[in-house]
Amino acid sequence: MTRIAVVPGSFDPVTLGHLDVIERAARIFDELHVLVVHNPDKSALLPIAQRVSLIQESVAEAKIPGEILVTSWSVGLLVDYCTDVGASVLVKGIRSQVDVAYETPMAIVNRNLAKVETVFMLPDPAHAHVSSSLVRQVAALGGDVSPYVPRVVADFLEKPR
Ligand code: COD
Repeated sequence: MTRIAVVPGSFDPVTLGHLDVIERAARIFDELHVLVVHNPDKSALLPIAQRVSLIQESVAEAKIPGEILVTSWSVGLLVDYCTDVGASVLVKGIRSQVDVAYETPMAIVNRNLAKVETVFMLPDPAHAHVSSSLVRQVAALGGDVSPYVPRVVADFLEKPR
């Protein structure tokens, strides 16, 4: 049986922390779907299609091996996507107790809704402090984001838009 897992997130933009979780999850599962989802609690910087492209380019640049599909989802529950593609696992990165508090109720509800299990992955300590919101803030104030994001993302954010 092919083990399919979904790595969901806002990825606005994808960071080295996200990429580390994607790389390690790709070693565990046969097929990985990196799913860009709009988070209504956050104000967006990049359009969804742009986030998808930047993840695709970052995965290619990092030469992450394995079956990795990058796509987006905007209709209905996250577990509906999982059911549609036959995925039984969600992978979430856990940086702190704040992430645990945010993710735990969703993990329980997702298991109740569709028997989709959530696997929590601890971050690489080198990236544990990195978040997309931090990157957005540094970029908006003209700072150097290259320590926090893949090169393609740093190049993109530095371009005048
Ligand atoms: N290191 C490791 N992991 C990290 C790092 C890092 N540096 N940075 C972020 N992560 C993890 C996050 O903890 C998260 O697991 C994932 O990467 C994505 O992070 P973000 O910030 O890009 O995305 P979020 O937190 O805005 O997540 C958006 C989702 C839409 C995925 C989330 O809100 C969700 O699961 N929603 C469920 C919608 C739904 O169906 N609800 C109903 C039932 S619960």
